[in-house]
Amino acid sequence: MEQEKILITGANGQLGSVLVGRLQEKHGVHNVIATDLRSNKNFIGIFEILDVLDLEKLSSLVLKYKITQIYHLAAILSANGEKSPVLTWDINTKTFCNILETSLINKVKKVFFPSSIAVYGKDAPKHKTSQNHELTPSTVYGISKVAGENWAKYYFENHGLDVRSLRFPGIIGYQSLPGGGTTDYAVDIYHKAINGNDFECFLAKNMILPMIYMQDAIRAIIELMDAPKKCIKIRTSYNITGMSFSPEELTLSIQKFYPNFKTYYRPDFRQKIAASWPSSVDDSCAKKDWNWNPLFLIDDMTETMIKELKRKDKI
Ligand code: AKB
Repeated sequence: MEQEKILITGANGQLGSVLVGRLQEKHGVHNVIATDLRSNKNFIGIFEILDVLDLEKLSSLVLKYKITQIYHLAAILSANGEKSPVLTWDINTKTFCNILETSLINKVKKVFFPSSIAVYGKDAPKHKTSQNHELTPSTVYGISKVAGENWAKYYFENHGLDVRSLRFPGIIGYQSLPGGGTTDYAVDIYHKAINGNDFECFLAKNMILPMIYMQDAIRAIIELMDAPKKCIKIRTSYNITGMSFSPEELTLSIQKFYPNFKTYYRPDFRQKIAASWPSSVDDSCAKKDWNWNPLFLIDDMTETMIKELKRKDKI
């Protein structure tokens, strides 16, 4: 069987920095090419500086390493995206179109594209939002993800390019600090708790959002990409989720380990973004088509996050 050669964009990001390691384990360190805008002195493996807007550089790397799969994680997230709407649209859509075109020309076998719950708008039902509900996003990030989902479907239907995608909820992991996401309060809160600090939350205490623990998110990507082509029935993007909770519920989970920990609520512009998203999504299509099944619930996640962050602190 042909050795897979993997290229990852956005390899320094929250998801990319963890996915690189998992793909190195799966395919071998020398068969994974990690790329991002800036080098990473701690990185172990093959790393190339890449701005995915640079089509020529992207294509040269795909040719140089004879890439067979691309995981395109480079993007500007929801909260940061609202600070620079046009730039966010440009970066999120032009980079993905570069990935699709380069993959087609160079006969890349599979492409992974992360979409998001941000594709839904405030008119969607809040609970168990259907896979096929109308998409009316209220952020530029969400608009760019809806466009990306349709580009993915277009390249599959018109050119047979095997593009696969997941609509991620908030992703929570211990491996990196919070980024520019609306759900990143759920990462920052753990850092504050283990350092003995109280937490100021930029969302309202009862703002329930769909979330997934990093380990489940990474496994979902691997299982989706490993699934036989005939199982992939949805060529825009699959809903997936692990759990749903509010900042207040997450605080209660943390207080089982840190009884004196407190959260104060100071909703800001991100509350309006969060309020336009579902509280939970229906991921039954992913479960039916390729046996998706989350393993981490809120207390499992809290126990693991606290253990790993304390271990990292000791290093
Ligand atoms: C964000 O908050 O912008 C992302 C997302 C839900 O896609 N984590």
